Amino acid sequence: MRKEWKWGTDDDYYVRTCGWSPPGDHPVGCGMILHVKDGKLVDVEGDPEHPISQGRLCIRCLTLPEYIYHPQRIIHPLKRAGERGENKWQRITWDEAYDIIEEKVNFFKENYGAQSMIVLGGTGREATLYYAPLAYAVLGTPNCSVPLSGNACYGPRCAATQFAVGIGYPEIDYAGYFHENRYDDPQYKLPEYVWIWGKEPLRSNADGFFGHAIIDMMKRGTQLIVTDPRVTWLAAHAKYHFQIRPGTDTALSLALMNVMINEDIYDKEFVESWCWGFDDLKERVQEYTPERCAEICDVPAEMIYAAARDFCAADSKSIQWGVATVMAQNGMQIVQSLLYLMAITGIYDVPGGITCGKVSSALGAWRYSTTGEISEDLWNIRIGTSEYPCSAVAMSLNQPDMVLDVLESEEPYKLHMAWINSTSLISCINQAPDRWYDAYKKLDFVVVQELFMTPIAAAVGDIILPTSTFPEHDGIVMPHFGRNTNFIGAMNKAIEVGDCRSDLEVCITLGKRLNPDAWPYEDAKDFFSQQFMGFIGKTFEDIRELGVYEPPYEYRKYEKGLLRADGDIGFETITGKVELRATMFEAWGDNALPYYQEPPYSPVSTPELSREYPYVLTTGARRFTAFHSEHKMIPTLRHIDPWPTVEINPQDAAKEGIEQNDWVCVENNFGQAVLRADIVPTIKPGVVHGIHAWWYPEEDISEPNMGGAWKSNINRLIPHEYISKLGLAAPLKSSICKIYKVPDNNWASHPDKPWKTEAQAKSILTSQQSNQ
Ligand SMILES: Nc1nc2c(c(=O)[nH]1)N[C@H]1C(S)=C(S)[C@@H](COP(=O)(O)OP(=O)(O)OC[C@H]3O[C@@H](n4cnc5c(=O)[nH]c(N)nc54)[C@H](O)[C@@H]3O)O[C@H]1N2
Ligand SMILES: Nc1nc2c(c(=O)[nH]1)N[C@H]1C(S)=C(S)[C@@H](COP(=O)(O)OP(=O)(O)OC[C@H]3O[C@@H](n4cnc5c(=O)[nH]c(N)nc54)[C@H](O)[C@@H]3O)O[C@H]1N2
Ligand SMILES: [Mo]
Repeated sequence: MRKEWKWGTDDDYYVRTCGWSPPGDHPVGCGMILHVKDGKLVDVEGDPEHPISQGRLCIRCLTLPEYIYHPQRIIHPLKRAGERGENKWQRITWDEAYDIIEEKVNFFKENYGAQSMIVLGGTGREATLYYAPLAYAVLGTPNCSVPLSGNACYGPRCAATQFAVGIGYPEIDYAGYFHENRYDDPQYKLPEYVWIWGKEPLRSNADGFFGHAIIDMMKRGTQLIVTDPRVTWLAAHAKYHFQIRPGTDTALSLALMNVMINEDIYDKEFVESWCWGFDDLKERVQEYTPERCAEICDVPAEMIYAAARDFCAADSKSIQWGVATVMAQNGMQIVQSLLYLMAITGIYDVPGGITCGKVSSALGAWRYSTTGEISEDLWNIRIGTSEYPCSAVAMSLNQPDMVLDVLESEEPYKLHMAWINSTSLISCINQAPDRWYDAYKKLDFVVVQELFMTPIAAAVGDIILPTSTFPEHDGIVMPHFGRNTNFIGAMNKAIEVGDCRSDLEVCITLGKRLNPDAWPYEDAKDFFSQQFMGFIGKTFEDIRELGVYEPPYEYRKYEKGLLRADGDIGFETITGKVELRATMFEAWGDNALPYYQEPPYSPVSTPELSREYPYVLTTGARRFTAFHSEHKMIPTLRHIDPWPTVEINPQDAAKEGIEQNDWVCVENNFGQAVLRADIVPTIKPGVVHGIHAWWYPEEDISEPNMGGAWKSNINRLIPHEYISKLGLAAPLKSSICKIYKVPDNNWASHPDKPWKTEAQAKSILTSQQSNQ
């Protein structure tokens, strides 16, 4: 057994590391060993000594060499040479790039105020630790946004948890804190049931959870209950599968609580001691009988009774939620009611139940502490604060839908500069991408930190800064961003590629120029040792020697005064209890109790329109082969998933005359996308699932084609107007559409063909067909 982090000779060596990104990954921190020969990464193997992943790795890490040495990778700083959108660039040095940026930033600050700049960032990659500090402590702007409608990812789930329960992120107990003995640790108890709700952890490994742990637990006897409109592999192995109509989840969870409360099978002891507002919740769930909700969700009422009873009868059980919960307008209520299901079944912070950290821990909080660099006056005029105080307080980021409004209207002020970090915007994160595209064009100056030329970088980028992948820099990874962090893993630099620099390195260097007091660090290692690792008394080198730092875990923290900042027993909420009537939801203008609301577009809420658009549309279930819009240029991965697909049930396909692999137009009143039919019995009849984040790196990236970013973009069907009252959650996975075969299987013959001229489309189609 080798414990050191690096071994071998100067030109043939191995580096042990924990992965994060780039390339994309939610912070799972899988362990791997990188083999470097003559300065090049030649192989990647799972690290059997890593306490969580134990040698297992997904295909995106195994194909890392293809990614790192891809001929299209950007490895030098670039300055735009032609007009925007022409994709003409001039190579420059880092110093030249910093000079230009420094001058521009100072100019915008002096002439329009620091609020005229905005940082736009993407999802839970390593970069998420650094783009808020980039905005607040480097550029000095109060505006930083993840421009996803309703922030519908991890944030809303954290916000609801913080406000209703007063804990950090709730994760199922998979013995993730017991590194030595794992499932055999005497403190641990295997859950009899794990309820997987709107998540596919095997594919997504989302939010810091190592998905394969579910298989470990199943092998030991855990049974599954799954809520998902698709028969996923996990659903196929579940005791109960609620194949619900997308967007109706709140009705199902309220009905489950109706059974549990009315049959008196809930955890009375936990509710009496640790919950507030039970009587109100009890009254609320009366409206949601299993019979009524079965009809709303299109699931059998008997299954609601049976699953509620079995779940309550089990000695240990847990619930895991995914992003599908907040990808509905009613998303905050879905999450709220799931938190209440966890409460009334008494599973918080008990073995085999839900593990949790504190609401905020030193581990994750430092990045938002950089908001302290912003004056109160500036902070008060950041975008979305007055309109959506809940979102503003919960996220320390802008309310994204408001960012679009401000970009478009230039009210209350114009945004002049954007810094795009770890997001490819229109090809993935933006709903109504056509609106965003026009809005981005109004910016005067755009910096992009990227690894590849993305459609948005080519369209609006003025300076492109090449970003290093995780084997190219030192860093750390912490699952759940400090909210439920079961280890801190060292990320060790093994190779160098071109002039690439990490997001942190850019912050430190540019920070020294623009705001030196906030960036007194020599380099990344010094940064971790000084600022970040200080509180656990470890330097970066210490963590590196350890491989992973393992914090201890205590169950039932609420009984021991370990959850609240004031050291009292209970939960970090206003009442000190789990608030089954959420004080803060009410304070911010929503109902204190969960309620069901139909999706804004559905056969029930828009019956007229649904005659034209008869299918319910869900989007974006994750695939192994890509992290969002990334990886589409990686040959091995593209070989496995060559095309964007729309899953259609055989009976619906037959109705529409669609056959396997046909090019299909998915269309609604907002827009259209062309995807390839995947006819599968596993999708609920009447529902179609369109994959998200597709573009074609093999195509011309200059305008108007833009790497095909408009053709298969499912977000063209998703509007911006239907976020929840709290400004968090939006209907990305519950819309309506029609589907029809593109005549002659030729994109170009589609009457609207918004994406290109017929001649262009034909040549691309021909070249792609010959590649098949
Ligand atoms: N390989 C890979 N991994 C990823 C990502 C990636 O792009 N690629 N993205 C990362 C990110 S940012 C995130 S947020 C996570 C998300 O990962 P997850 O939380 O696992 O979410 P999804 O894969 O989007 O969807 C999970 C399941 O929800 C189901 N679903 C769809 N609509 C509904 C609905 O209305 N109700 C219910 N109950 N279920 C529904 C889908 O069929 C799907 O099986 O994954 C992360 N991990
Ligand atoms: N219809 C629909 N749309 C969705 C979803 C859905 O389910 N349905 N899911 C949504 C969700 S949950 C999310 S979180 C968003 C995700 O959206 P984003 O996070 O914006 O993901 P990408 O579009 O892949 O953009 C990431 C870009 O950053 C680059 N990159 C990767 N890692 C790093 C890094 O560490 N540093 C830097 N500087 N760059 C990096 C990559 O090359 C890539 O071009 O998409 C959303 N879009
Ligand atoms: Mo996400």
